[in-house]
Amino acid sequence: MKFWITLLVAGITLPFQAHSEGDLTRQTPIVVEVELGTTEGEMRFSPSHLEFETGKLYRLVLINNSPQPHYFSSNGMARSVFTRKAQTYAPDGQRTAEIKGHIHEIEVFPGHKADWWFVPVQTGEFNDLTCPVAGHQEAGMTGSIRIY
Ligand SMILES: [Cu+2]
Repeated sequence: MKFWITLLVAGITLPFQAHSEGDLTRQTPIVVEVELGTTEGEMRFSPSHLEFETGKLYRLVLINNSPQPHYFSSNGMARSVFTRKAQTYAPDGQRTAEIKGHIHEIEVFPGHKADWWFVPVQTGEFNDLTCPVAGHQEAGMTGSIRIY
């Protein structure tokens, strides 16, 4: 009787078990914050150079406290990471969306935040971080990313 109860409990709990240890997207994320623009309206990424290690889960938090919308866009980085999800946050901190699938670039509106959860899978150095809003790249919204 005891044996069958044990089996029954094991059978019920199995689907709720933690993810496989090999699932790199289930690590505790390393949080990296980047400011898009500044409150004074300056056109820059702060910091403008980012480094990520392959095989680690990152939560890249994109913060826009500036008066304009800004993008975070890097083709090199987008090609070199596996995305778990992206999430958006209203100015009051409320989570407003969770997006699954491959992410290419993210636009964040004034006062809003977004985060991008990814695992870098390929090394590379990319000098293509930019904000494609007209005039922003020329005004200084550029940066570089190294994946090692
Ligand atoms: Cu911009």
